[in-house]
Amino acid sequence: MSKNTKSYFVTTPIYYPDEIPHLSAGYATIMADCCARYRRMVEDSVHLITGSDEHGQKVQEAAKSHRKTPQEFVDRMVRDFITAWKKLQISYDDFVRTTDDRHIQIVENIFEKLLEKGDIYTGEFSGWYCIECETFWPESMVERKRCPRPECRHSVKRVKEQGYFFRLSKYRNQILDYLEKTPGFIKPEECMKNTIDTLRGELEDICITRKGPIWGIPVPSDPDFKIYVWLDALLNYIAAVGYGSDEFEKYWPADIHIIGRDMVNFHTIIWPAICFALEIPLPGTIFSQGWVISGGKKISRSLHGSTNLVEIVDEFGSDALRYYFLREVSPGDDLEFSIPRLTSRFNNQLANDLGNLFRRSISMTIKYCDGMVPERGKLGSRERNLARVFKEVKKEYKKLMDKLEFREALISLWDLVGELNRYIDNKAPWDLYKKEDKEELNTTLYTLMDYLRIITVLVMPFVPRTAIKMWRRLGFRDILRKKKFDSVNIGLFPAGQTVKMQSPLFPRIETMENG
Ligand code: ME8
Repeated sequence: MSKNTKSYFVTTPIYYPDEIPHLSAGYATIMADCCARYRRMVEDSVHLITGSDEHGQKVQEAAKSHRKTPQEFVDRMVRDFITAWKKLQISYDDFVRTTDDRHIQIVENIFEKLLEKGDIYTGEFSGWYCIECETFWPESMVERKRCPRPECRHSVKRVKEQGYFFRLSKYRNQILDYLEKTPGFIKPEECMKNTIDTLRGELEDICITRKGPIWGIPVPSDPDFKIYVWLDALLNYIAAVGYGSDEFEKYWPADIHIIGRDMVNFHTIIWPAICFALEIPLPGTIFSQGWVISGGKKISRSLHGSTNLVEIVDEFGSDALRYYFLREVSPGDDLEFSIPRLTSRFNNQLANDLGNLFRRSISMTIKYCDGMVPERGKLGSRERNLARVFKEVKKEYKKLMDKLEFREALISLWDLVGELNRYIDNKAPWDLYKKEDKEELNTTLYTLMDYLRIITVLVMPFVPRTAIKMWRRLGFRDILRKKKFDSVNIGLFPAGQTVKMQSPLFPRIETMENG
């Protein structure tokens, strides 16, 4: 299939719906959405999926404690995730549930296929199991009956059970070879190094079933066994895009899987091995974001330090949270969540820098031209300077967005915002009006509107809700989300279009300190 008929395909992790969505679920999903929204500007077609990982003992126990069947429980919890994504303006194209028939059928087919191929075999697992992480741990890794993952440390259960194993070890050399030949497959770079180190050690086959009354997909030919979380969850990426059908090639391979740090080995070792076993291409990039931490500790469902995502969005607004997550740190770095930092970023950069630029420009256009954007006259040195800054910002923005360097792309865009605020101060349109220098005044107002149009398009992946308001207030009626990066050029604002002033775009967040 030629490149331009293939959709650019972005995925988020699929979340365990055993608790309401917490802040860190928002982090990966916002990143993936920002990436997808930007990609829609540069690609013909983009496909963003998210979803829920509904099977497993953890979900089963949570359902029991709520006195619900697992299915009733997940049906209820998934609604909370969908609400959260709507509130956060996540522009997903598909929501995958691992309890969907389309998913279950593909998992069953793949299990039987790999069994037939000899990549799955029966054996006995003897070691430990952590319900919190839904992970088997070998004897050698567990001390004092605690989960060896530093972020978890929950008590583990001894298990000795018959099971089905996936021949992971068979693919060790093939994966290692692939990683060594494919720089950029795992980002950030340090995760690539860690994976290569792990692969250079010993790689054991993995148990991929649980026995007994566990909430999961039964092995079709041996229903006492349930297919274990990873062989179930990882397959969501291909089941969602019609693995085995003609549609599949339109999407696969995924261009980018965005995941959390603890998912790296599953996605960089187990997932490539499954893809090799299925003889399908590997995804383009596995991108691991950093941890969201609070008071130095990882925020997590399992550590019960969770922070309710929807409550934060309701209190501060989706754009405030999105902007903060995308602007605060580079995506691979840990992010210390802090309401004062969120507030100060919002008030200083959105309300002051961008909000004031927008308000001043529109109010002058209304005051001096009845809101009708004038024809521009001759361009002077200040306009030429702006054009130089813009050319550089546009180039940088694209380069950085292509690499998911969201923070740096925003910093670059804010160079243009700052330059425009200085442009207003230097050109002093109020003096031009007094002096009746109509041509210079018109050029200034046109220039401001023209750059605001450009900024609205470029800021949309970050703060989509407000960007739509900006677009409407600039008088545009077409759909902002469909704007292409190529249209981001100067001189394209339709003169004569009427702009409007309404309530502030970014009403300042009042806090105890600043209120
Ligand atoms: O792990 N900061 O689901 P999950 C950043 N179902 N990311 C974090 C985080 C934090 N404080 N806490 C968790 C699962 N995450 C599986 C995924 S994908 C095929 C299956 C990340 O709901 C975590 O690393 O426990 C994972 O990528 C995602 O949130 C979902 O976590």
